[in-house]
Amino acid sequence: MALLSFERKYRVRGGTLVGGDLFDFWVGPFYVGFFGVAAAFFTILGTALIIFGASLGPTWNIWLISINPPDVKYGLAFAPLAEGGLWQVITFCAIGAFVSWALREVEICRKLGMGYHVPFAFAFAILAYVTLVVFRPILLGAWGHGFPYGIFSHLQWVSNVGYQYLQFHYNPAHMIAITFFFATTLALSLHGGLILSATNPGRGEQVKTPEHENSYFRDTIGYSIGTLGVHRLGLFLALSAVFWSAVCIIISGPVWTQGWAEWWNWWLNWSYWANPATAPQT
Ligand code: UQ2
Repeated sequence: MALLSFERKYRVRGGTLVGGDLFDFWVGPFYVGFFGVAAAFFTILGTALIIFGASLGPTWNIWLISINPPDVKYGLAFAPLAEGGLWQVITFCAIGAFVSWALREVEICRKLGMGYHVPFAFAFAILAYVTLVVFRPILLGAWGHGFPYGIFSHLQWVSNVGYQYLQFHYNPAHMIAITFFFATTLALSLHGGLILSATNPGRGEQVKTPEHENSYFRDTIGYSIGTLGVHRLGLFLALSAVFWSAVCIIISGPVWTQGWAEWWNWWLNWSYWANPATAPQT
């Protein structure tokens, strides 16, 4: 099917959440919708404010530009624009743009009669960002606990926050998150490798089917999760990685303020080995 006639089949009316038919149109290849307009508005405004913030700063070096959150002395109040207020407005624009983009995805899913898996997955990424710049700062009582918007400066923030808890590797939620990140790369490398091996059999050879893919894994490990199952697994692993990352940072400060290694003292303080007098007699 020619691309234009093919597209006509999918450029269907309806499925909008807001605005009815008003914004139900395309610009070139892009669906617009109310949330396309909203996403463009927040993106352009937020980007302009970042450039304005950079113009106030000491450098145009792309690595060193940083839009910093307010000092913690401002608590959860509005700060003057040049003292973190820009960061606050930019954060609002960023969340506005991300949520608008997610809702535009929802409208496209509805239009096409598809499931909501893509916006659902994107919502986890938004949740991770909002956890860092809204939920945790609110729980700690100051916007100053958000991270700065700069290439080097946000890395510096991550390093400093890590040292505040001595290091993060004993944070149990961090352990779970890392395990999911690694499992995600394992699953995608298995899946990517399997798909390429089946679809690139070599010149003159026939492309292989899912029966071959199943057989490959049954022969190697005695189990195949299946072509649909591997994608369910991949989504689960990736979303779990993001979810536990959000848990690991939200508990750092609001729930636990010491070094993370000390958290494990609950184990030493638990049961009879904490008090040898109560140990079972042999
Ligand atoms: C599979 C299958 C696919 C796949 C992959 C598997 C035909 C095309 C990669 C194998 C995956 C398994 C056994 C799960 C591994 C578990 C973890 C946690 C990494 O069976 O079906 O479809 O791509």
